[in-house]
Amino acid sequence: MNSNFFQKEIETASLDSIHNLQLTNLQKITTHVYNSNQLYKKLFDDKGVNPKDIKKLEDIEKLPFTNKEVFRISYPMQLCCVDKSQLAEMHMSSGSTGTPVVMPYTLGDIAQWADCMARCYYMAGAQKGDTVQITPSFGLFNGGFGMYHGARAAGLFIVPTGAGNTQRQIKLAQDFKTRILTGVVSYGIRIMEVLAEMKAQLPDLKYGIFGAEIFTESMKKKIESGLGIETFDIYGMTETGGVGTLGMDCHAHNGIHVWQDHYYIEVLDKLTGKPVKDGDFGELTITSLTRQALPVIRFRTGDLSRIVSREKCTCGRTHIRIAPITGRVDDMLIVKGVNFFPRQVEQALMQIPGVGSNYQIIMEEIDGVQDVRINVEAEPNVTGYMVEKVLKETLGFSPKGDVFPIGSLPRQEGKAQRVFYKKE
Ligand code: DLL
Repeated sequence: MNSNFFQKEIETASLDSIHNLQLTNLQKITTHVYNSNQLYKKLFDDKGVNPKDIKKLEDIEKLPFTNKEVFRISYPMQLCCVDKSQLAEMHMSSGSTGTPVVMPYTLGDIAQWADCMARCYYMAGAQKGDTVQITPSFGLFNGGFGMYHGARAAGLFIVPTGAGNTQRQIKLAQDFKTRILTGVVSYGIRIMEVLAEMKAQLPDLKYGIFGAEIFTESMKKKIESGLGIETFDIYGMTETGGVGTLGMDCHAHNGIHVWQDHYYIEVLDKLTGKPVKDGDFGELTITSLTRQALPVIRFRTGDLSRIVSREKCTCGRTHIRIAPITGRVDDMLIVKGVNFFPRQVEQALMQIPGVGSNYQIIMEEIDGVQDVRINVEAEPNVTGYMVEKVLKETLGFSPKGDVFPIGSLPRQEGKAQRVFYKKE
C-alpha cells in the first residue's frame, strides 16, 4: 500500500502513547479555557466540575457540552481564550441554521491546522513539488485557506483558483499539470461534467480530495470513473479549526482517520448524551486538545457517524477511524409519516443509468399537507416514471419525480443546497 507520511512518528504512534498524550493535552486545555474565558468558566462551574477533576480520559464525561448555541450567544468573540494581540486570522461559517460561528486563530493554531491538512495531503499520496489545485473559495469559508495553509506546509505547488469558472479551472489544471484536485464534493462533480462537455482530459490528475458535504459511495464512484482518479473524503468544520482538522480516509478507504493527538472524539446518543457502543451510529462530539484561541470542549457537532475501528490500519496509522458522515441529527425529513434522509434520495437516484449528479428535494406544503417532489438532471432516456419507481422502492412512498436536462438545474457556489421548502 502507498503509505506516505507527513508526521510519521505521531501518525503511527502506539495507542498507549496517543492516549497518554490525549490525557496530558486534555488537562492542559481544560485548565486553559477555565482560566482564560468567563463563559467557559461559568459552563464548568454550573456543571460543578473543575479542570483538576480530569484524572483519566474517561473523566471527559464530567465536562459540560458545547453546541452551536454557545457560539451564537458568544458572537463575535466572547469564547476567545487568548488576548487579541495573539490573533492572526479568523474564519466564519453561517451554516444551514444561520448561526454565525466565528473561529479565531493564533499563529500556532494555523500551524496546527496546516499540520493536520498536510497529513491529509501526504496520506492521499502527495509529494513535494506536486501541483495542488484549490477550488473552495478563499474568504470566510475555511475550505480555501485551510487547504492552502496545509499545502504550504506540505511543500506543494499551489494553484489557488478558488471557486467558480469551471472551464478556466480545467484549462489551468491542464497547463499546470494538476495532480491533486481539492474541493467541495459537488464541485468535483461539476468539474467532471464540464470536462465531459468540453471533451477534454486531465491526464496528470491522480487524486481528488473532497468534503464539506455528504460523500455517498455512489457519488464517489461517479467522480472516480468520470475523472479517472482516486478520491478521498476529507472532514473538518469551522468549530474544530477547519478542513482537514478531523482527518481523511487513507488508501485503504476503510474509515476516516481522526487526528487523535489534536482531537478527542466521542460518539454519543443524541438524546441521552451517553456514549454508544463502537459500531453504532451517534452524534460526533469533539474536544480540541491543542488549539489555543478557541478550543471546543465536547462540541456536539450534529454530524452522524460511527466508529469503524480503533485498531491499527493497514496503512500503518494508528489513529481511530470513523465512517463517512451519513447525515446530521437535524436533517431527517418526514413526509406522510415516512422518515428519510437526503442521502437516501441520492443513493436511490444514482442507481438509475443516465441520471446526472444534480438534484433537488422540494418539500412543499399543499393545502396544509406536506409533500415532496424530486427534480433531477438526467439524459433524455430517463423518464419521471423511472425516477418515481426507484424512489418508491427505496423510500417506501411515492414522491413525484421530474427530469431536467443535464446542466439545467441551478447550482450554488460552495456547498450544494439539496433541500428546498415551498409553501403553496
Ligand atoms: O465544510 C470544512 C470543509 C471544507 C471540509 C472543505 C471539507 C472540505 P463548515 O463550513 O464549518 O466547514 O461545515 C462543517 O460540513 O459539520 C459537516 O456537517 C459538513 N462536512 C464537512 N466535511 C464533511 C464530509 C467545512 N467529509 C460541516 N462529509 C460539518 C460530510 C461534511 N459532511
